[in-house]
Amino acid sequence: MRIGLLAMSGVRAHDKKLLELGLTLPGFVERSKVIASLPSLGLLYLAACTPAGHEVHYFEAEADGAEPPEVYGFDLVAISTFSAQIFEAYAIADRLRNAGVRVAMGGLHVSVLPEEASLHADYVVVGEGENVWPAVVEAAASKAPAARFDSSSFAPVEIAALPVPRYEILGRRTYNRYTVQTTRGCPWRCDFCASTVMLKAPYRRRPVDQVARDISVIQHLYPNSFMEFADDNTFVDKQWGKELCRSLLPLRAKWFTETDVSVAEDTELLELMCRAGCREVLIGFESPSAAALAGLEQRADRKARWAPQYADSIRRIQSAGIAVNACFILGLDGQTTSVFEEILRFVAEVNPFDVQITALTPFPGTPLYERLVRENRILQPGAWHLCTLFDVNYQPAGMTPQELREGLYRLGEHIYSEEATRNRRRGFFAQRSRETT
Ligand code: B12
Ligand code: SF4
Repeated sequence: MRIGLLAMSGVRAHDKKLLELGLTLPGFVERSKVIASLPSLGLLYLAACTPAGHEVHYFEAEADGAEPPEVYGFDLVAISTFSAQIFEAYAIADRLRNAGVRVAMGGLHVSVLPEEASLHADYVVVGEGENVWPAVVEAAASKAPAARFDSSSFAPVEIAALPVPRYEILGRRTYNRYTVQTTRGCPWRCDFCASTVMLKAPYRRRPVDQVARDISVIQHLYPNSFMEFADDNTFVDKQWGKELCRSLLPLRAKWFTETDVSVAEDTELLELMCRAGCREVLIGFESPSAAALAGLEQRADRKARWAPQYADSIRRIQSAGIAVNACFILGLDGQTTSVFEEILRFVAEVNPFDVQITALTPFPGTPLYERLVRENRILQPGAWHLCTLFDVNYQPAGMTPQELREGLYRLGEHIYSEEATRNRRRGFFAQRSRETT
């Protein structure tokens, strides 16, 4: 059988004013360019789990949501998408099925709303894909009727036995970064979080030698490439994190990852991360002070407890030579319009190398979404295309939707201006050199 793997690629935002502004803001444009091109690691894992005897090819539906014509020449097309591009993905699936091609769909959104997806796909997969995929391929090969496959009904994905994702099928297309996973999931529970938790899979660490193995494969295929760890929260376990860094030392790789702020508590870990090639960590601070963070992390209120150390933590991480991409969410229930000024002051004082500001987004399947539905605060129910992190689709508690939008524009203009970006970069280099001199 000929199998086409189709990733929805590119980034999305629909708010016209924000798009117009974004195009003129250097810091924003730079960051979008870096992240807009990443391959779908989920599909590369499926490729590696495809039973022998089938031909597998990788494609991307470009930023306009159009599928490449070649996909019509396949027996089965597997589509992977998040919420923001789900309608584009459904439209592609409908066209493929009308043309007689079987379609399988999976990923974060489909795992939460399988009934919706089954209106558009023959085979709908809920949860992680590696353990289910051979059964999907078998179903398509035998032209079995439409069905849903739930990962939890199969033997659990064995984290220590994950194959090397088939990076070689990406071919000659160049990517800014290649994705590798070192961990799956996150043990914490933030009420807005729509990452791996949507797959209902537990938090797991991979054997560090296998992570090094995957990176070596990428380096062999695509020399000098930059790695992005497609993790939710890499350094929850500090001892394992140190082992990981030690195993990466000989590879001389350069990498970016997402982690929580507790990484700042361990100087030895920070030093090892830097030596092992960590160039930047993305950290969800969400809001500069504890008041707006109470109850956000539902297991132990971690984000509220960490908040008083936010500024010190950023300085410690950056002094170790690792840039911080500080992420803030606008429109949390505990925030009022004063939060815009508060964030501006915080970043001007502390100088994280990069800053990311997004609007609170009720992704389906999250506790946040359930709560806002109960409180009748979703503006356009079912408008999943607005799940971009930039479009406002709910009634905030401490401001109006328009105040939130205006705040996002204004803060964006300040934060991503050439001057502010330059000042932050200078601040980072000053923090770094203070430590090394
Ligand atoms: C890499 C990445 C991207 C890449 C995606 C490249 C691609 N084409 O896949 C780029 C930069 C393009 C991107 C864009 C966007 N992203 Co993004 N991205 C990530 C990131 C960092 C890692 C994802 C990843 O590789 N995971 C690892 C793989 C192994 O897991 P997986 O994809 O879930 O796949 C497994 C299963 O889901 C399943 N599976 C997946 N697909 C399929 C298909 C089939 C047929 C089957 C059987 C199984 C299956 O099997 C896989 C293996 O178990 C996550 C954050 C994070 N830490 O996870 C955010 C994240 C996924 N992104 C997010 C968002 C919001 C966006 C954007 C909307 C941003 C924007 N404004 O444009 C766009 C939307 C793009 C889209 N396709 O809809 C959200 C999505 C939330 C949601 N539930 O929708 C996340 C979770 C970030 C966050 N914290 O909010 N992103
Ligand atoms: S710390 Fe990050 S990955 Fe973990 S639950 Fe919170 S938002 Fe999600």
